[in-house]
Amino acid sequence: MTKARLFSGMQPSADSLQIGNYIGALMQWRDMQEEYDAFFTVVDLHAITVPQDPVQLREKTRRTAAQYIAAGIEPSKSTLYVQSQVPAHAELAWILSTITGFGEAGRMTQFKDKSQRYGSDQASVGLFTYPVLMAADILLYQTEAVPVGDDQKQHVELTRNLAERFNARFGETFTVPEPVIQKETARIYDLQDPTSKMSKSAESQAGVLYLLDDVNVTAKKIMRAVTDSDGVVRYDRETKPGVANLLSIYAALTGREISAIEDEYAGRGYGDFKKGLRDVVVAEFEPVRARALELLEDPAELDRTLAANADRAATAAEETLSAVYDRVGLLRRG
Ligand code: ATP
Ligand code: LTN
Repeated sequence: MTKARLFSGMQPSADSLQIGNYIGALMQWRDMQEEYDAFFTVVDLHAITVPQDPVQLREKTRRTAAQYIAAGIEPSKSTLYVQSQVPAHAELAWILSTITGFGEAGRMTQFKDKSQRYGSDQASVGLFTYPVLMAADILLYQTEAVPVGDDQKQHVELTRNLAERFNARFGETFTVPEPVIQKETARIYDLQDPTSKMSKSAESQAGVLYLLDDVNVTAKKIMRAVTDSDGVVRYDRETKPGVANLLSIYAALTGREISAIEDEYAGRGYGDFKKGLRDVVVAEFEPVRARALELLEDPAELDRTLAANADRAATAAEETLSAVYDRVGLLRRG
């Protein structure tokens, strides 16, 4: 039986991924790659919708790919590649942009947030059409499952609408994908500001646990995490967001129930609890960090792996793109 297709990706927007990317995405990808025919992409074309330094972008792209592999995504099992190495992504995005409403794109909340942050003169047209490129990523591979955080749900919904619209207008062409959304406890918050989502491109790094940070830095960030004055290790997102966040991380990495961890630390202070968490995080990160740095020592080998995977992706993508060009009525080269 052929496996169902899965597609997901991350932007190369930092030198290192953070623990939210690891818990919210990579751990799930690693499990799902067994039962799906999975495509995992470093979406560099998405990253350039906001200004990037060219030298750094290339480096961040390699580093992101190395961290996928170090975290357990196997390039022999899954197709792990760089988006810009498969031209069909940009080509399908153009076609899809012609069936996307201007108002429809304008309702995307990520665009509204980001364009507000940059101001309308700084916000690029690429930022506006970002979700259309994401739809192209997904639809090129006849994807059935798209594992993402809930912030991406609206984009997957747009993808579904575009697939249905194209199919209705031009004939059955695309599989309509389903989002696979993580449960609430899989969302990790900033250790210094536990009401906002941890993000790899955050302005302050003090509350962000980076996969490639030195062990001592990780330990310090955990020991300095914001908690509260009540001293009880108990999960309550409303009144104890700092402690609840640390409990979520602990539970996600160990696979234990939150209540079991609360019991273990009953009657003990936050110091003990943080030391326990520090040991868990360091033990999880150390091998991933070591493997990623090892892979980055041989960039030529890493580039070859990515290129071979891009070839595999391009073959699958071109099949869909060719059907799309035919359906739309573009005159093919004879
Ligand atoms: P950026 O700061 O560049 O927006 P990010 O760290 O917020 O980056 P993305 O590249 O947007 O992360 O997302 C990659 C994947 O990681 C997505 O599936 C997203 O849902 C997941 N993810 C990102 N941050 C978190 C978080 N704090 N908790 C859980 N999952 C997260
Ligand atoms: N927009 C996503 C990254 C992304 C993606 C995709 C995720 C680009 N294309 C296709 C899933 C499927 C983000 O910022 N996390």
